[in-house]
Amino acid sequence: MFCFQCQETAKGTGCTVRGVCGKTEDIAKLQDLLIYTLKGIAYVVTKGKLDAGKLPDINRQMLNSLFMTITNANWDGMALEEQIKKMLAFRNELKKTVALPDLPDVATFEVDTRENMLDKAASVGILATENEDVRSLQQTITYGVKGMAAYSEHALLLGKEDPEIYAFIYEALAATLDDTLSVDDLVALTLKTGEYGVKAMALLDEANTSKYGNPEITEVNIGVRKNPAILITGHDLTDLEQLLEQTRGTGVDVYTHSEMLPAHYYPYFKKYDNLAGNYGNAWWKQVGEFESFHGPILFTTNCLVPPRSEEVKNRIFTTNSAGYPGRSHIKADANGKKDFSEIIALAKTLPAPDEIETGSIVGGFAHNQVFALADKVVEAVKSGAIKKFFVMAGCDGRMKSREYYTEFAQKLPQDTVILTAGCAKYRYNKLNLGDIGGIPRVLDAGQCNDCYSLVLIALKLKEAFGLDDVNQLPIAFNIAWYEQKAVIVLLALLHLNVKNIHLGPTLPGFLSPNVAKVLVDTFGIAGMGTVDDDMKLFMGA
Ligand code: FS2
Ligand code: SF4
Repeated sequence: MFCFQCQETAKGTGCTVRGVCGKTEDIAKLQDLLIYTLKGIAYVVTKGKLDAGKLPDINRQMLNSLFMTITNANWDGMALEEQIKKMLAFRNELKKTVALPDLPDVATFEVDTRENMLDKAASVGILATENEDVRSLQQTITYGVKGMAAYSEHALLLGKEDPEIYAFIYEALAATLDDTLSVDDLVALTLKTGEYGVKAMALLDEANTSKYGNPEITEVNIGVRKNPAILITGHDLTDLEQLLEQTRGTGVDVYTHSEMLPAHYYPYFKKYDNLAGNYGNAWWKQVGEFESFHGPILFTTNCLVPPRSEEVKNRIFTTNSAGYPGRSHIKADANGKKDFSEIIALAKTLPAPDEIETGSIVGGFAHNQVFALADKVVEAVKSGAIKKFFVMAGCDGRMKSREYYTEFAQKLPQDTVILTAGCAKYRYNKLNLGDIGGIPRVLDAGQCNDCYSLVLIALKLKEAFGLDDVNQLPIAFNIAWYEQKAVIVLLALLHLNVKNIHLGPTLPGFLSPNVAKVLVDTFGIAGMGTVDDDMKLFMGA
């Protein structure tokens, strides 16, 4: 196997025996083959000049397939095998609709058993591309497309889609097969991936806010009640809605975990008195936190860490792109409805969660809420009460070096404000960093996709100060990344010409030295230094 798609990749260069995440060789190979299968579909769609907007079933399954290969989403070999077969059948049906001469292997190969899938995967993985820079750019584009697919799938589940995004996904995947493209062409396509990343995040923002209202300042309980409960994690808000509806009046509470925390900020969910609070922290702490939670856990997406005990494993349920071998996977019916009764029945037999924290945290600072405070914020900047904003969005992870972000937040001067989104926030959202004239010093916009809100906030400030360029604002970007949704967020920021982003705790292993140099030279991308050095750099001391 070879996989280097996430920040925790072995030695910063690639997992070759077993993933640091726990991914086995077979799962890695099935994921590689699923991606190759999708490229076959992309080849037929682009070469056959098919209208992507007219392929609803394939588009939906394309998004789901890409999401299944994102870090910590799907650990179920049977599910991956079925998905490969499903996508091959789609590819073969599509081929019947167009006359394409000289089809390459990607559009003709067939596999029908686990054994020949694994054989085939050995020759189509990442290392099949020999040129290191081409491979680096092909993978950067592929990972960006995975992130874009994840956000597009959430939007689709809320009834919002954009055929242009589908067309781009096919274009980008097909381009990774084209060995006539130069490094310059691939750099341009990488930035175009960022352009479509912005569209996907805007679409999801529209989907979420049109259904659930605009996030507003909200205090979220982090303690527990005495009722049995279900923990819901991942990013999908439609699943939360359905779970809350089905648990209402049953005596079973629902708690959010990790990236589901921002659901509390939406007005729509406030009517559910069975939505009890947020339990625990970022994804990687689930190993201990799930033990003390006691109730069932519903994974709506990544990040699923293989549990260390059978007892916890038997409380895990998955839906959408998430999967775990031997555990129930809840599917939607033709109308998108899911039946969570099995989870609710199990919850009733289990004890209430142990309390691991008490008190509350405040969030809900997405674009609409911050715009409502814009006068106050602009005034605070003009008066010098706020000297600088720090965008510290992105992902959290296991590496000890991520303690940097807690220390950095603690050492930031009192006249600075942190803008955050994504699970990165758990490194500092319980530190009580105070406020500046009523404006909290940590403004949480929401999930990782809500980095879109941070972009809108920056653009609003640019307008308020009459500047031509967002890079002239007193905003620094000190971002943490982990998986492929962070890749699309980064590419989106680069497309918007945001300069001097610091990316940590390590630069992506999939960037070759030459590609990394392009990013450094063109965009001023930098890695993480020491807290003190970076603080001096950012504060211009
Ligand atoms: Fe965190 Fe994991 Fe949000 Fe990522 S919970 S690293 O999926 O997409 O961020
Ligand atoms: Fe390694 Fe990350 Fe790939 Fe897992 S997802 S195998 S940790 S690079």
